[in-house]
Amino acid sequence: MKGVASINTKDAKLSMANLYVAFTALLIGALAGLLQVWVRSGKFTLPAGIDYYQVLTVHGVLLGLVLTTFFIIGFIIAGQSKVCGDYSAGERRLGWIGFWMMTIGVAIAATFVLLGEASVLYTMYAPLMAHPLHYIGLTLVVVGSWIQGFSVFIRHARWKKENPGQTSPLLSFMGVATLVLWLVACLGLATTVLVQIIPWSLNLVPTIDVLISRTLFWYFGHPLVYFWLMPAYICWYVIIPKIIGGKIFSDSLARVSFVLFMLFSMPVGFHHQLLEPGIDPFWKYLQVVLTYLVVIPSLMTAFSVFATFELRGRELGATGIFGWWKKLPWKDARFLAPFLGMVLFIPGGAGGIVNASHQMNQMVHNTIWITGHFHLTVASACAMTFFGIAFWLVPSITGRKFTAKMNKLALTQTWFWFIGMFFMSAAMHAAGLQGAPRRSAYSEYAGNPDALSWIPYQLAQAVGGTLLFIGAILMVIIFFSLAFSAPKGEEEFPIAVVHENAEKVPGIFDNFKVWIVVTFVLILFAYTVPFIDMIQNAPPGSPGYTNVIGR
Ligand code: HAS
Repeated sequence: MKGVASINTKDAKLSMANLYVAFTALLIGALAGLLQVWVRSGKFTLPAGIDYYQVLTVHGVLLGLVLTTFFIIGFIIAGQSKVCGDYSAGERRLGWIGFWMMTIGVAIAATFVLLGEASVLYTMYAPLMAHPLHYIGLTLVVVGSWIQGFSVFIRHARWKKENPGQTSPLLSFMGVATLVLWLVACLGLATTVLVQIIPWSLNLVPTIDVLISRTLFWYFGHPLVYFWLMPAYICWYVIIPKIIGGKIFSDSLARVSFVLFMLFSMPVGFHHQLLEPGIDPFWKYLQVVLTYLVVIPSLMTAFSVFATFELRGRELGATGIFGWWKKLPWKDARFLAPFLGMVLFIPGGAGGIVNASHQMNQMVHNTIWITGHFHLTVASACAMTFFGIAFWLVPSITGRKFTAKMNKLALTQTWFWFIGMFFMSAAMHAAGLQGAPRRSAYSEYAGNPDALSWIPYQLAQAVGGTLLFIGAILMVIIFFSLAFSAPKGEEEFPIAVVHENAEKVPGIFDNFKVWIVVTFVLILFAYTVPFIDMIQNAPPGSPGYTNVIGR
């Protein structure tokens, strides 16, 4: 049988190119993760003098930056091609230029990590210093991602021009919002890397202002987490309703939540720096308040997803408060994987609210609690949703089938990941409350008398991490089988329509210009005075200019 791809085959190639890199990153990154949990159990030492921080850098960079960015862009391109129509040759060319820049950048950055000259973790905190080419490689990744982003912006603008007066397709709007947020967020990263870190690593300047560098990093780092989350929300709002046979609860509500992410995810970076000296408490307090505002779109999403489940359940005849539960397609991996991601996101989000509370942050900051938090968010809610997307996206755009047998394997993969993550992150949260540090090799804290009480949790982490590793290997097998050996055929590209009772979308929620301006106003409001303070109070040469705060 001949395969029928659900989108233009040239667009599919560009999307798939991104996904190949993403899932190769998963394979190597997951292996690094396995080594980490074993080392932290205290029962295993790394062979051949491999450095723990080198492994940690491989893990963070490949899974936190490479897997996510490539997957997200590949998914948005495929989705946009589906809902807006084929990319033009020029738009696609731009996409390929961006893709190759990113891939070459990853190869350069990875080379220096493997050579042991860039063990600076994914946060690149100065004064840890890597080889300049590592930063240059990462810069290429970022600039390449912008260029791929431009092709998405141009395709969206072309749709608007060709369909005057109409509301843009929701998925395309969400894709653009995600990439606008990414672009604006990257301005902070680009500034610290190009203006501070590269000149310093090239020895052109003798010192670096650590506080400014970390502040610019976290200006980027928090929206980075929403850049990971928003594509998962695209799936929860637009794809999941179709998979369960329902409709989108409200197009406007989905757009409002994405606009709120654009507005409030940038001016909140200080909640990663609550324990750092040199930032006035007033501005920390303000950013904590803004952090609570950025929780709202997630609460709206939880409400909307529940409403979608309930509406569909009632359509199928469910009665009572929770009758709809029985009507959900539990045996469909395309649904189960994102659903279990949502389940883990509930404690993950609650943990985020704890982190953001100034006082409670003192207890958990720099402990392995935080690692538990982000494994429930990015590595569960986002990763499991990305896997759920891959199950249908890959066969759908390559003209293959997601067979019943593959679905079974995907269900097994999903349970391995879910159970593994449950044990690993629960143990991380518990150990964190007892003071177990994050980002630390076992040898660094083994002598600490408190470390004895962490041992049971560290063993539980190792068990959970091993299950997760099996889940990752299964995922890589599923991905490459779907791409190369699944039977040819036709697979649905599930895009839901909006419920007939939903309100019409007000024009303001289809207008990026307004929201981009408001975003910049908020950024200036939250950061201008603190930046002036930092520069005035710690000019070059003053004490603390290159002080070490920790990894
Ligand atoms: Fe976070 C640290 C605060 C969300 C990722 N976070 C991190 C780090 C990462 C990360 C990677 O304020 C570590 C960075 C580093 O290396 O140092 N985070 C928050 C808050 C939220 C939050 C308030 N984080 C995320 C998301 C991430 C992520 C999302 C990745 C994707 N985080 C912090 C803070 C720190 C931090 C501090 C710094 C800590 C420190 O001291 O260093 C909120 O956005 C969370 C809101 C989410 C919810 C959950 C809504 C639930 C939904 C699911 C519905 C379920 C359904 C299923 C429908 C309120 C939408 C129903 C089924 C049933 C069975 C009932």
